[in-house]
Amino acid sequence: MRLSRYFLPILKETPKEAEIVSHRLMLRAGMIRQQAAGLYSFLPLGKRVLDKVCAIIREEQNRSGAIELLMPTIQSADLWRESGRYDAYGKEMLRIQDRHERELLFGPTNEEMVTEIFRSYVRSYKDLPLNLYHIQWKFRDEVRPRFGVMRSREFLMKDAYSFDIDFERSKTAYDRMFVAYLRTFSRLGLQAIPMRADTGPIGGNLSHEFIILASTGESEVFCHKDYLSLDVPGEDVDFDDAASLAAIVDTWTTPYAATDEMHDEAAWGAVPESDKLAARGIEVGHIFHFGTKYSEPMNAFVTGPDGKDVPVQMGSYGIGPSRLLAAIIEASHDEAGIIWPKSVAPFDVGLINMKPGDADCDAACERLYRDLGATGLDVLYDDQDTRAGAKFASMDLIGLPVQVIVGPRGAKAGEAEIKIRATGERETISLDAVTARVSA
Ligand code: 5CA
Repeated sequence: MRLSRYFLPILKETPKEAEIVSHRLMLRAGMIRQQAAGLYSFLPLGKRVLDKVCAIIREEQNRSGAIELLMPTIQSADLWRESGRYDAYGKEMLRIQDRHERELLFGPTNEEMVTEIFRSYVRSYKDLPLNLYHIQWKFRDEVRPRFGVMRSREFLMKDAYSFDIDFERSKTAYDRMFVAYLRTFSRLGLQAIPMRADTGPIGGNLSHEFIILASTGESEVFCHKDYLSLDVPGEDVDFDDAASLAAIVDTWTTPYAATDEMHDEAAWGAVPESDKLAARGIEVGHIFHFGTKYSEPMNAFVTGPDGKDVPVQMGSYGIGPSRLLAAIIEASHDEAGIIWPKSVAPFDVGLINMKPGDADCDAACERLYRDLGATGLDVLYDDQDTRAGAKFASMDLIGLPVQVIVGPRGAKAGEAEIKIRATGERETISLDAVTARVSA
């Protein structure tokens, strides 16, 4: 992508309304635009990162055996009356009437709708286990939308829903998602700690929040230092092997970890002082096992091997991709701007032409742009006629992992400079070697 043809509205001033660093940087880097309180457009750079985050989430959901579908954002109030949540949900739910005065709502979550789909088609335990997920916009009329996309009113959610014949198997479904989440967050460059959590309006009694430690986090959290060095399961994890999944979950739930709502002073007191991590955290995922809370009132029954009908056992599993953009930035930035982990960077390489119009610079950059692109790398080429200083600052701000810098003197000598954004390391190498080095 040539910057001269792209839409990257970088702000020079730090926006006053932004209280935390991720919000400031997302606005300055031209990633998001507020349209009304808690409602954001994702501008092209933000959209690219959002897509990359979703792609990783999708890969790990699919790997674990979950199946993608897409449910609408608007739901009927009647469906929610069946579970009893229409009245219980309160003011956070945006209620709408259509032209026929039918009551609708903008979905804050999808337990009811997915249960309706399930009961319409599935009758037998032989069709289980089943886990259906989608990535769809949600709306919650939060009392205090704040910190940009960290706590917005409209936000993207990956929500998965598992269906099983009995408690034991549904616990395995829970473990499967637990392990998929460990892998997902690790691939996003984050260290996420699963913590026992309150279930709120979703319900049930088994629940974990996945928390990123960050000083700007909204929740107070308490955990054992051991979490920082636990191994994340590899690609080869067998999602059909219930025992090994349970063993992984065991390892990841044994050291103490809890959010303030679930904090147990006595258990915390037993953790040696030097192993205690009391910090603030950002919730990036939340998983729930709630058994028959929805299947019973909504009549989602299946016939078991003994011929008896039983309400299906369910769990739900959420991740917030739009919040994740902010969480990743909270975890990875410096005073110059964002430092994207490679896996989610909006472009792989930033190519800076320090002097557009200079024949050597132009020729070298055009060649690098073509060659780097041919290896499959996404290159953002700053071909604009602006000051070199401003180019460097913008490139640092948007945080691409690698920069390739071409100036008139270097270009004449057949050289370019490579800069690694995360470490600031710089190296001058021959133009011929750039593509191989950057794509290695
Ligand atoms: N149905 C369940 C799980 S599918 C559910 O709704 N869970 S939740 O309420 O915990 O939300 C799931 C995830 O959505 C959260 O972990 C968080 O990452 C994200 N999320 C929730 N509220 C917001 C919000 N206001 N802004 C941005 N992301 C949010």
